[in-house]
Amino acid sequence: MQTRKDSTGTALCSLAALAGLTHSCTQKEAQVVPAEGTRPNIIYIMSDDHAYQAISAYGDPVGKLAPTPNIDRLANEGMRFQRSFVENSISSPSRACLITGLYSSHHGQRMLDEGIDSTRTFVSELMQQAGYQTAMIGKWHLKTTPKGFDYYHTFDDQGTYWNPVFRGNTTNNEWRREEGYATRLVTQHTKEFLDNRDKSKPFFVLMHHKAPHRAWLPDTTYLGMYDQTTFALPPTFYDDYSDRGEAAHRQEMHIVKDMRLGLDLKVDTLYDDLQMDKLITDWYRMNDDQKEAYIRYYGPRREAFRSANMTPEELGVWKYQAYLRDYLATIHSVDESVGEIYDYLKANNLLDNTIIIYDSDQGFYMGEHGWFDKRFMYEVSLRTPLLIRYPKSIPAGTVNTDLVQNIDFAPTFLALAGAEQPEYMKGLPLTRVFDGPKHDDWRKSIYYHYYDYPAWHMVRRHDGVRTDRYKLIHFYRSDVEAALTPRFGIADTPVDYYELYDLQNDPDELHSIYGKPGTEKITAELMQLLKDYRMELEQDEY
Ligand code: SGN
Ligand code: CA
Repeated sequence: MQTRKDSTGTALCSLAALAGLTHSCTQKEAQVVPAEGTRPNIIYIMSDDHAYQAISAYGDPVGKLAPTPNIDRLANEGMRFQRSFVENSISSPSRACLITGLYSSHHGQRMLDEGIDSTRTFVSELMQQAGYQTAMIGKWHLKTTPKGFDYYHTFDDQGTYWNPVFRGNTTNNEWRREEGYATRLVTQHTKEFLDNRDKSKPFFVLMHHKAPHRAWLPDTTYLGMYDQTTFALPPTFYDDYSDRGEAAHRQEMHIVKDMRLGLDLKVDTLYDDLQMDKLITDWYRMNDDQKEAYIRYYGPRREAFRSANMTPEELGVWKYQAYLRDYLATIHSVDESVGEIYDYLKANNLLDNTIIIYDSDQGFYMGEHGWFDKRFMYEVSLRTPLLIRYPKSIPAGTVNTDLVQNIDFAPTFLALAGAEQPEYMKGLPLTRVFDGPKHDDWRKSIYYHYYDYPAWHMVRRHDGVRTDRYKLIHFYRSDVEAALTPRFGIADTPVDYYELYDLQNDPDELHSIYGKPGTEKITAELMQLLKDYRMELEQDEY
């Protein structure tokens, strides 16, 4: 998209952007630099795979049955975003967007295991330069040493739930096993950092949990806490993917078809009682007390499963219940962690001048379309929970519906620090929407791009645009795939098709209207928008 500058150096949007047909310009507002001493501390809490449906403040049926009172407090006292999206719905790419403020095509971490372009500036470096003391605790998941952090203490790769290894400038970069449950350890280290911080500086903390990532291992205290709760199947659980293309049919993330009785649900009848290592991913690293608690809980679950003799349909429903019970129990610990951090800030007189942000690295399916996992540009995985508490600027209980995206966090941190946003960052500072629920001068669309195929769960590559009402998705095959397919034992198959959704009439995205009579105008507009984004972001995969 073309932008031009006026005499004062303010970037002006193209006419198309002003008409709302392309994405908003990267217009910079004159930023008011906060007076010294008033810059807020920042705590950004990211969980891993936390679905908005599993936060009670969002009001979905799952959250209602598994309340998250501490996370809800951030919504009640701050802002709940209803349309917070990722640019690439998978962990390391999403984290790379957070740390650089760039789209995947620019930060280089397009696929899960690819590796970020570590020559890019990290927002932590800019925050350090702006005078913040910076810290990163927990799941880092980028294949490069954290930079720009005064304190970092991070997991190996994905991390583990039990007795994880950590390393950082805290351990001379040596791996160190720590005894305990990951969620508790991350909270504890965050508090340690805060206890020992340099009080002459504001702090910037990234606190990244392992939970509630697969294989959903709860803390021993919370095993079975939802066993008396029955979760209603989502209305789209038995989706047959008619009116959608091949990618929706061919994915491998179906609860009935792909969720494993062993490592996911901990009951596989092929293994006898002495083979817990085949059922619990962290078994090899758990201590005797932890193992005993797990046997005490999962043993009877397995016995009940063995004797139930379920029909295939009953089995699907049983899997869904078992999945949610474990997943939500891990979230109970995350909620507790948020409460602990809140209480810490309050007890240390830091609550008023600390902005607390709660987010997830992507959305997650809780049985919608029959699925778990993420990756698709469909709403449930595109959308994350996002709650921000900052009473100085955000009125309590505000619900925001602007289209915000994870490339906006770096600009937001910089705006809060009173630092200038570099020209190359395309995101917009969320501080611009803190005052209310909806803004006419905000972006009118977002761009999405998922590249990780072939890979776990076999979701085809796709990119697309989403506006207030519509979503256009293009599923495609890339030449890069040809080299990867043999490793996955699959054929290199062509895919090249579009889907179009009217989110107002079809919020569950069950019926693509691409190519249907009457959609010509909107299709042409969205195609142009997609083309503009690709041009601007130098996409080279087509
Ligand atoms: C692991 C999981 C996958 C998951 C990816 C990415 N399998 O490979 O189910 O999609 O992580 O998750 S597991 O059996 O090893 O848990 S992400 O959140 O890091 O993107
Ligand atoms: Ca994740």
